[in-house]
Amino acid sequence: MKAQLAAEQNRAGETPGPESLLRCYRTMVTIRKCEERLVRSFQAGLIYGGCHTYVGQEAIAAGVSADLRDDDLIFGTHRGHGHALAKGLPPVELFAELYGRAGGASGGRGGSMHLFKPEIGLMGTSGIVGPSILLAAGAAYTFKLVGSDRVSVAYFGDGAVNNGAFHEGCNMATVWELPVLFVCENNLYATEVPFATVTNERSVAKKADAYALPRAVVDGNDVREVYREAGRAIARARAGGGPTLLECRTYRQRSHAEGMRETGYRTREEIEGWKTSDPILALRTSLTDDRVAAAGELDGIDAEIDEAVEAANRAALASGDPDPRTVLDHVLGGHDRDGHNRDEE
Ligand SMILES: Cc1ncc(C[n+]2csc(CCOP(=O)(O)OP(=O)(O)O)c2C)c(N)n1
Repeated sequence: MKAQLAAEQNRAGETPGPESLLRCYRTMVTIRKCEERLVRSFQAGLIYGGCHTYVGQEAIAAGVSADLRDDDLIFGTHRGHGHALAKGLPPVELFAELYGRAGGASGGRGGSMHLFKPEIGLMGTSGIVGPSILLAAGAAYTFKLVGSDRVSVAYFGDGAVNNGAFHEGCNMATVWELPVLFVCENNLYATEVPFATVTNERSVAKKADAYALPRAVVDGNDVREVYREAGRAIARARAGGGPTLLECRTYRQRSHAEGMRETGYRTREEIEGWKTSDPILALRTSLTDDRVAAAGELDGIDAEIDEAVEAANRAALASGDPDPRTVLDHVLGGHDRDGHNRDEE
């Protein structure tokens, strides 16, 4: 099975085979179940800070991460739980971080929008809209300077596209032929502002043309398309072929952040319409139609993941708070809580 998976992974840029599709399915279901669990935890008052869920967008992170190695870097957004999980963050470290526990990805100090784990290439989710683009370009510049075949990825929403960072990043990446993939998750709204009301050019991909940046547009709810185009872009970047912009058209099924309204700026009919092309539902249907897996087998995977996610949640809730004596760790470089510079000792 491992050999088959490796062979499939070597065919970067092609349609995913059965093993890869099932792996994507597992990733997507894990993200969805973690988000559903976090929604309940938010409602129970267990989460400190904001909680922007990735429900409806799971195919993007799953498809993009499929061809990434641990030493490739990703820079996520405020809606970054899916980015982190798809890159390999264990659910327990996600939950513990949002519950402010020491076992969280960032020691319980950062919360949802500061999930870091450099060992697996997770260079942070971010509360600021836009900088992922420049950080990823900067990382890619490093890779280029040292002659590495590593690749970096920036996730960002349509809300970042009128930000200067987007235009600077596109320009710099093409001029220097950087090994970076810009993944725009165009879910049509930035908080409650429709993309269509803030630009006269509604295609994000077309904006790349101004910089001669190679680009592709995919149905972001179809993991096969995301996998194929992201795989193609990543393989090209790794081989020295430079950057790509991937516009993934998708939809956020829940409110901008938990506790906010779902409608008012969009209709209930629109939300329900998009739910019929839910990425997990679509993949499930194609897996059974193409006889890759029987419905019962997929139900078994769902149940297994459900159990694992609930166990991770219990472990996170049972874990300890950060030690108050470490409050200044990572705050003042090299200084302990008494203000002493450890580097001098
Ligand atoms: C530089 C900056 N400006 C404004 C905000 C406030 N803000 C937080 S989320 C958000 C909308 C982001 O929309 P988009 O980038 O499309 O991502 P989505 O929430 O749709 O995933 C805004 C404006 C911010 N965090 N950073």
